[in-house]
Amino acid sequence: MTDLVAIARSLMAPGKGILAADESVHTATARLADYGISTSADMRRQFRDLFIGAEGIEQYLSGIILFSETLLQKGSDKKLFPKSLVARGIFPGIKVDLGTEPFPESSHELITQGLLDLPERLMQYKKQGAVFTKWRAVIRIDGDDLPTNVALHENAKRLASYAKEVQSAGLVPILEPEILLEGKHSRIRARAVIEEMFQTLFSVLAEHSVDRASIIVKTSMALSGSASGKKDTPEEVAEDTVAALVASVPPQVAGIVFLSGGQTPDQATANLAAITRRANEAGAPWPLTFSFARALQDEALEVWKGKEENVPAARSAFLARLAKVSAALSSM
Ligand code: 5MM
Repeated sequence: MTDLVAIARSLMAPGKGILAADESVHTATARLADYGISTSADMRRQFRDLFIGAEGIEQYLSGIILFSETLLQKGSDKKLFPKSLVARGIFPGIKVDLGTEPFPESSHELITQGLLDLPERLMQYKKQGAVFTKWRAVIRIDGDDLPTNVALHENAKRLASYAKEVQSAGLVPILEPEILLEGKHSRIRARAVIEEMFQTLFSVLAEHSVDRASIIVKTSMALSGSASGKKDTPEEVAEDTVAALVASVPPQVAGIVFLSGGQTPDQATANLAAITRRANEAGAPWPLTFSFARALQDEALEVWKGKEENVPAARSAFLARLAKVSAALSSM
C-alpha cells in the first residue's frame, strides 16, 4: 500500500517547494502570448521542458504539478517528463480539476468541475506516473457580497469529494481554494475570507472522513486587492496570513503551500520570507513552502521568448529565482 503520509511529508521537505507547471491549454496559451509566443502542443512541450529540463532543480523542488498533456510528452533528453522527474527524486503531480464554470446559484461566482469521471482519470494518471494531485477552487471577493456562503460551501464539498477519491486511489491530494487577488478589497477582508474558507473546508472534510495527515493545503496569501490602491508590507501580509491559517487549518495536515497569485517574483519571495519568520515566531504547527507558477516562471519566460538559443539563459534565471525562494524558507 502507498504510504500517502510519507509522500505528503516528503513534498514538504525543508528548503524545497513545488513548482506549479499545470497550466491548462487555455491558460498556457494566454501565458505564452504575454511573451509573444504562439502556442501548439510542441511549443507547450518546449515550455515545460524549459523548467523540467533545467539541471539542478532537484536542489530546490520536491515536486512539480503537471497538466495531463505533459504526462505523455518527452523532454529534449527523450525521456517522458514523469520519468525524468522521478530519476532526479522529484515527485510528479497532476492537476485533476477540469477548470471552472459560473456557479448556477450565484452567477458572478465560480465552481470547479471534474468530479464525474475522476476515478477513471486517477487510475490513468497513476499509471502514467503521477503520485500526487491538485484541485483548484476559485473564490472571488466583492465587498461584503462575495463570496456567498453557498458558493464557499459548494466549493468545499467538491474539494472534499476530490480529496476522498484521490486518497482511495492511493494518491496525495493538494486542496487549493484560491482567493483571487483581483478586486478592491482590503487585506483584512482577504484574511477573513481565507479563514472562513478553511473553516468551511475542514468541517466538510470531516464529514467526508478525509484523512488530514496526508493532505496538503494550497493557499493565497492575505493581500489587499490589486485594485485597492494599497501596497502591503511583507510584515502586514505575514501577520494576517499566519493569523488566518492558525485560526482555520488544523495542525494534523502534512503542510501548507502558497500560490503567488499574480504578485511579482520579488513580492512573492519577500512575502514568503516574512510569512516563514512569522510562522516560526508564532510556533505554527505545520511545515510551509511555496507552490508558485507565475512567480517562478515569469523571469525565465521573459528571457526565453520561445527561442532555442535563449534556453540556457532562461534556465539560469529560473534557477536564480528558485534559489531566492528556497532561501526565503530559512528566514528566522
Ligand atoms: C492560482 O494558480 C496556481 C498557482 O499559480 P500562481 O503561483 O501563478 O498563482 C496554479 O497552480 C494554477 O492552478 C495552474 O496554473 C492552473 O491554472 P488553470 O487556470 O490552467 O487551471
